[in-house]
Amino acid sequence: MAIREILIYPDDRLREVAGPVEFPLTDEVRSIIQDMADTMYDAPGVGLAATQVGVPLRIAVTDTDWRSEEVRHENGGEPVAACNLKVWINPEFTWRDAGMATWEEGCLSVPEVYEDVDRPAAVRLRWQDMDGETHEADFEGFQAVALQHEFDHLDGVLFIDRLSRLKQSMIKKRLTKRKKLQNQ
Ligand code: GNR
Ligand code: NI
Repeated sequence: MAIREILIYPDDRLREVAGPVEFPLTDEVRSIIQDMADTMYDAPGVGLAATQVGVPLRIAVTDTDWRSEEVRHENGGEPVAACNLKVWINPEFTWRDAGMATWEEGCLSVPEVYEDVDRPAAVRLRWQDMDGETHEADFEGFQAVALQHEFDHLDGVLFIDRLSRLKQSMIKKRLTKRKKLQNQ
């Protein structure tokens, strides 16, 4: 088990476009995926993209069933290994609903910012699993939100990019200041 450092905005590495993963997976890529899961549960978060731990590969992990507080409580305060861990490799949306839905989003790389974001309400996704098998399925509700949020990271996009210019500049100011204070 290894927890990796999560990059915090503003950081140029969060703006990189990640490259495709090749199969079969190397031991190195397998250990990156294991560390991503450990880091997500430790944070705690419902998803994590490889970009957020400084790895420019098209991989994300999610666990949208995970309720950090309840699960930790049942496990004596310790994070658990996995609840409903999903690994998404080389994901691509093949369809997006014309109808939009609004959810309040947050991001482990943008601490203490929670804002409403509009996104397509449902999506069809094609992705590969750890064996290189291709899958395609439809998602809606919070799953659709979380997947779109994660795969934006792989293109160097953050949820705050989808807010008004004014909100973006206020958030950038606040987090730049926060970073300076922490680095002192
Ligand atoms: O933990 C997370 N919660 C969350 C809530 C609403 C919409 C998206 C998310 S993803 C986020 C973890 C994260 O930053 N993933 O990239
Ligand atoms: Ni995020």
